[in-house]
Amino acid sequence: MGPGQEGEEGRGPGGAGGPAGGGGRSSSRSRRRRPGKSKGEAELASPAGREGQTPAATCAGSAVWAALQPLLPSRRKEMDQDLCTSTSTTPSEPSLASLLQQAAALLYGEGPGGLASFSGPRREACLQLSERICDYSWEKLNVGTWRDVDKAWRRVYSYGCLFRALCLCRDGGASLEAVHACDMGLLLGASILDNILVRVVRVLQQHLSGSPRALSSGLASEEGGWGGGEPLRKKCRKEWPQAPAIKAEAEVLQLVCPSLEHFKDNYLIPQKPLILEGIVDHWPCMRKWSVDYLRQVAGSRTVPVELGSRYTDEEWSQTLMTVGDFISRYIKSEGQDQTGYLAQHQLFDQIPELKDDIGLPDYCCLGEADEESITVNAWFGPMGTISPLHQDPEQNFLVQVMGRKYIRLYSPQQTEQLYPHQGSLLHNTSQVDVEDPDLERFPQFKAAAFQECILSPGQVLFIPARHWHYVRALDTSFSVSFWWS
Ligand SMILES: O=C(O)CCC(=O)C(=O)O
Repeated sequence: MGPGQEGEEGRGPGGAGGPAGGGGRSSSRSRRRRPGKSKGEAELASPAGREGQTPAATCAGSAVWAALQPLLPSRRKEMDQDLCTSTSTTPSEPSLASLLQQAAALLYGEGPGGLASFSGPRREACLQLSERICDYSWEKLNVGTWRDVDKAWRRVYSYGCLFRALCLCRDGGASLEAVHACDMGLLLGASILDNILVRVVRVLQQHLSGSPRALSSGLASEEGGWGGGEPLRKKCRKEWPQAPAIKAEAEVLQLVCPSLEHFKDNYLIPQKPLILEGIVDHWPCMRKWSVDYLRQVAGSRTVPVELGSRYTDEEWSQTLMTVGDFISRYIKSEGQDQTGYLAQHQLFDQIPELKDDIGLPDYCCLGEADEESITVNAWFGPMGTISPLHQDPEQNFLVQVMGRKYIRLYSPQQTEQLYPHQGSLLHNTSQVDVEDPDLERFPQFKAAAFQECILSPGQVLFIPARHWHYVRALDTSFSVSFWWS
């Protein structure tokens, strides 16, 4: 299941599939909304996307095209059928249906050449149509709350992005612009043709000329400074308190590989937090991932990024940018006074190469739902990201891959002392700033009992459902959360 695709309800695209949406699902970041069209849309344009292709580009285009063709339905009829069924609920828009059919007709052509002969003026006309389809459906995606957007519009948008990506790399070869088009479909659209966009991006990445590192924007100027594995030279941007001293009596218990029964009887059933150790040490991410590795694998991919120190702040917003730009601007830059956080995003559905590096904690099998319903989110950011005190409806295993996080936990029994926001959007979020509470406004907060820990790489925190949690990154950090029932 791809990001922003079947199964997820209400959350908008960007966050965990689709830009973070209009606060539908009671996920922690219920303020999430759709980020605006990425400023990168124009900037990412590469020569491959423009007129006047060189012979070398044409040659590259042929190689990519040969690799892409097998991913597409072999006959136009099959694509037409999928177009009809997957977009049939778009409220009577005959002109749009006709645009989609015309784009497919241009792609496959009338003559015997079929897909292989898609080129020249046919490509130009299809590119223009794809842009109209994207623009039209984009408008529809941006009306009302994300939860209420008809999924058929998201499929139409995905088709627009697919046609656009195909046109961009036909003749000119793989380009960042084509990868970006696919990512937009993955983030805001819905699955079409058995998740074809994921497969198209995979092919494009294999054909992008130069290393993905060099292709991720904003990178070239930094190559010297941030070579592989060099310790970060980042100075402390803000006056964050250092790692707080953990009170012995409040410290979350740690166990090395407890048996399933022990975990179930003593932690899952009584809903008690626990740090599990020794259960993810063998995951490839534990030895492979570094900032440079992430940039290498995912630098050219567009992702949603939260801007602002915490999602409860007025000036908080979201945007889309490439992982390469995110790393350059928010992870490795000095003196950046705004925090950027790639938070609560289903990155692993978007980039299966990264999914291969993680597993599923065995203890998830104690849940009643099947594996498909486990939501896996990435949380990647610099030191100082804060997730304000909030609760989520599902059990959570928070796996720490890189860096450390300070985490404070309160049981649901403490809810009254935590002063949840009153409005429906932020009802799962406390008004209290955990590390600097205003005790005049929130006097009961002082009496609330809590547990706390510093979660380090290789440790997995079990956060029982509805347990309130506050999270502050002490270092550049990557965590993976598994929400399960
Ligand atoms: O790591 C974070 O910043 C927040 C994690 C979280 O809220 C979650 O996993 O539900």
